[in-house]
Amino acid sequence: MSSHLANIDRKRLEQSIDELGRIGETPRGGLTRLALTDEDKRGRDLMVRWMREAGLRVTVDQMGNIFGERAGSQALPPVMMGSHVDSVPTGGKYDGQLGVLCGLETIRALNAQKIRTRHPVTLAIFTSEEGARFQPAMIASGVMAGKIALEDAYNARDKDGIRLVDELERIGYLGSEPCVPRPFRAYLELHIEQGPLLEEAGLSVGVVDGIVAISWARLTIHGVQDHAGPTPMRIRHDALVAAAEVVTGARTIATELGGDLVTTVGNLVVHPNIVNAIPGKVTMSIDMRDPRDETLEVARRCLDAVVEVACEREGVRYELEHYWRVPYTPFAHDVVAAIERAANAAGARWRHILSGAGHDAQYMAAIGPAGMIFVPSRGGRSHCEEEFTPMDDIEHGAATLFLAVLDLAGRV
Ligand code: HGY
Ligand code: MN
Ligand code: MN
Repeated sequence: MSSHLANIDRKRLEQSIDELGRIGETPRGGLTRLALTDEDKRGRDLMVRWMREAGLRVTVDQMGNIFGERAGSQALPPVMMGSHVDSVPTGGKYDGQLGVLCGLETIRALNAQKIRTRHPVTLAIFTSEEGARFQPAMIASGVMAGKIALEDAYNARDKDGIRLVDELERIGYLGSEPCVPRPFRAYLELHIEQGPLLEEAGLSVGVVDGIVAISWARLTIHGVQDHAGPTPMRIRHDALVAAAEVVTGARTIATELGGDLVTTVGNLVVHPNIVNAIPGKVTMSIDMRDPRDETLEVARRCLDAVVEVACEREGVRYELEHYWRVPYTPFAHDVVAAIERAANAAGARWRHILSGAGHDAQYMAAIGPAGMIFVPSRGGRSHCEEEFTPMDDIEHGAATLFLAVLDLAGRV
């Protein structure tokens, strides 16, 4: 084992992963801990307790973002480590959670070795990163980066019409600290790759160069609800038939534009959604991503055309709203270089890599120097109960994070 791996207490880290992962655990060993639910509150409360036990000064801001600060020898902008503890439904226990717990392990290891740093070191937990309950994704780091208005975030509603701000208050995490850009020396986020590349190459660390551009759209199609029996085919206006054409059309956009473009229809709601009624209304989501902003703009225009043709053909009305867009986000060269040095010092086998998933680091990069450290996902799987990362790789990732923090915060 390389000496630098000794910085990390593998057993302690593994126990923390298991204990936090039990809050919202699904019967198949995955995780359902949606933002601002009672499970999210229990996970937050456990993290706050651990942060306080590690001697951090804990504050909560207007979006429920939690910050634990470890003082530096000088009052300088902190080196910040962060991620999220909310999950998607039937997700995994590594997405987000691993970055927060490897950050906590870094703090615990600094304490154990009585290391003082020049810059303070802060651990951040961002609210509702997944966008699974309240949209869009990364909403709280988006507010902090000044890209999403606080009021808009507060008024985001879940599928039951419950407002984000009311849930923040209900679980006791409606903080008073302003949710505004705060200076930091660097922002570091350790995260699972959620793709197959590191595992295929037998590597344990990814030095992330940037994150793809992301576009989310919502489509509402208004058909004519009618009886499935007596209504002749020639007079039907079936919202689901038009929607089905859009689903396959979204796939065709990706295959025809090619490259690294990905398109996904993940959410589709049919009304009235019964056997013997022609669907009168369908709402659906369209997620599109590409490393190149200009390709994503072309894909958006292709989607507009696909929707128009499909609805024209079926004689139905529609509203198509492109409501969320994040640009391709490159990470700061000096932070990427520090992560490279740390991965080498940790004895990790690593490569440069691009993130196909969005992260809070994407918004943090808009307000300061940011970077990410990836660890492999078994089978490339994520946002599913099969999500898993071996402890050997986690240990290399955590050691890389620890050493990158030391590099950037400066050891006294
Ligand atoms: O959507 C994403 O890429 C992230 O998982 N929120
Ligand atoms: Mn995540
Ligand atoms: Mn995720």
